[in-house]
Amino acid sequence: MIAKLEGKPRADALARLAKWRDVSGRDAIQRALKFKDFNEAWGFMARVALMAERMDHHPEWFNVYNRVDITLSTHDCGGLSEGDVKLAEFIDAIAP
Ligand code: H2B
Repeated sequence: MIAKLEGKPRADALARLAKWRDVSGRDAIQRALKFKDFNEAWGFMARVALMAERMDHHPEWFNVYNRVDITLSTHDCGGLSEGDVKLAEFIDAIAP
């Protein structure tokens, strides 16, 4: 079972993820990204998808042309886990 991120480790992690917002009504974080065009958005999504497979930790996301909205949460624990933080940090590292 995956542990839910709580207390100080959670507060510290969220403080580092300044570009992510809490989702209202559920324990999840969200970031909206904008790219030059669809080609760049899809290239980014491909990189995130490969990392998600490697981590066995997958995003919820929505793409229209050059926009990608990403929600991260861990279904196995019904909230935020270390996996969400790791994936968010990877996304921040490769985002434009
Ligand atoms: N991704 C996310 N975001 N949360 C999960 O709980 C999760 C996942 N569980 N990817 C994994 C896959 C699980 O369903 C498989 C069976 O390992």
